[in-house]
Amino acid sequence: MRNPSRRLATGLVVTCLAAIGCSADAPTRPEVLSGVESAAGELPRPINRLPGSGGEQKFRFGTRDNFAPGGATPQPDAECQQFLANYLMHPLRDEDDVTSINRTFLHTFRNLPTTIKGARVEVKLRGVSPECGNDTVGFQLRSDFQPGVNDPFQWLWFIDQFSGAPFGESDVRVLVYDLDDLPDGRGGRMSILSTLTDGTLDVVVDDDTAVDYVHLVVY
Ligand SMILES: [Ca+2]
Ligand SMILES: [Ca+2]
Ligand SMILES: [Ca+2]
Repeated sequence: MRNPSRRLATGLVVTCLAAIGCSADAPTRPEVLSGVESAAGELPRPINRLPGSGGEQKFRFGTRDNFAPGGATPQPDAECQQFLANYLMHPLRDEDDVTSINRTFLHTFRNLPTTIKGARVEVKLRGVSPECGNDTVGFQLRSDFQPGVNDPFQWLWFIDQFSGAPFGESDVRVLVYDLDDLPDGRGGRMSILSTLTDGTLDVVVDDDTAVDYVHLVVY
């Protein structure tokens, strides 16, 4: 199966590939869209109900304060820090930073349970410059990433394509990603649940998009 992130000529991928002297394929619009959009300040409508009523664990980065000034600094693990320094060379973007351009939000959720049946990530995003139209959300830096050989993230996708609508400056999206049911770029679906067995999940947002919060539910 072709990795979807290779199809994405995003700021992130383009930056990575430019750094390694390659070019990205032209993006294609997925046939199945699973993003959920809601107005600012509203709770999102989940796209997939969680099975059962118990056993859920929640991991939170940031506060649902609709980008109110002041926020947390993401905590990428050592591998992510190295990737950021070596390939993206962008400063880290803090929670609720709605004024900076060309910054990468990169956070690693840690100490996840090792027997996961499902996982869902909810993010609230706001474009902070006209250059946000090619921005992406991705998950799970590859531990075996080699420039020119494979893609840096297990899954990465344009914000506008995932949400099914253009994404421009000041636009707000609340998106929910079911990590067991993600578009694969060819009209099908794919899972990255197996990559969570090490107890961590990396979340990347790049590079002109503010992050209000990233909340992870596993069960
Ligand atoms: Ca805040
Ligand atoms: Ca961008
Ligand atoms: Ca916030």
